[in-house]
Amino acid sequence: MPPYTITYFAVRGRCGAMKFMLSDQGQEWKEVVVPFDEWMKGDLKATCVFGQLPKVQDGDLELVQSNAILRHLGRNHDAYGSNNKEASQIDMMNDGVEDLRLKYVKMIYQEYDTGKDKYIKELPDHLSKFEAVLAKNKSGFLVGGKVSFADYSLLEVLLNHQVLCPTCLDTFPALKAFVAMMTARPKLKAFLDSEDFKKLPINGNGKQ
Ligand code: GTB
Repeated sequence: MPPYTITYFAVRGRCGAMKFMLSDQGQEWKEVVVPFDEWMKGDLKATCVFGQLPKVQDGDLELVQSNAILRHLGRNHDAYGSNNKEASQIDMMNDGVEDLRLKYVKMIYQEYDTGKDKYIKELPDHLSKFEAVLAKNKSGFLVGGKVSFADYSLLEVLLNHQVLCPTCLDTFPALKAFVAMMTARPKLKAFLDSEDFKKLPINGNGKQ
C-alpha cells in the first residue's frame, strides 16, 4: 500500500493516535508540517473541507476530521473489529475517548490556569469507565480480541494524561496494564522512543 501523507502542525495533537496505528501496523507515512504563521495566511485553510487540519491523503482520497481518518485507517489495516457488532462497539468506545479528549483539549487551551486542578480531581470518574470496560474484556483490548483504532486513541489520551498527572492511573490496574501492553508492542515502542515522536509538543500552546 503506498504511504499516506499527513498534513498537520508541528504538534502531536490530533495526529498522535493515527501515527500510533500506522507505526504499529508497519505502515510508513509522509508528513507535511505546516508552520502556524503559514497557516494563518489562509490559503491552505481555504482548501480544507472544515477549514482545519489534520488532513490525510490516501491516493486520490483526501480526508479531514481525525476520527474519520482513524476509522479509514482502521478499515485499511484490520483494526476495526472482526464483525459489524465489534465495529459498532469500537465506534462507541472511540466516541467515549473523543468525549474525554474534548474535555482535555478545553482545559488545556481555555482554562489551564484556572481549571487544571478541578480537571484532575474529576478525572478518576472519567477513567473509571474505561477501567470497567478493560477489566471486563479479558483480551486487554477495548473490544474483541485484537487491537482497534479505539485502542490507539485511548492509549494516546492516557499517555497525555500521565504527563498532566503522573499518578492518574495508579488506582486503575486495567488501564495501567493496557498502557504497559500497548507501549510494549515492538513497532509502536520504536515509534514512541523515536525523536520524530519525542520532539513534538503534545499541544499547540505549550501546556501539557
Ligand atoms: N474535529 C477536528 C478533528 O478531529 O480533526 C478538529 C480539528 C482541529 O481542531 N484542528 C485544529 C486547527 O486546524 C488544530 S488541532 N486549528 C486551526 C484553525 O482552526 O484555523 C489544535 C492545535 C492548535 C494549535 C496548534 N499550533 O499552534 O501549532 C496546533 C494544534
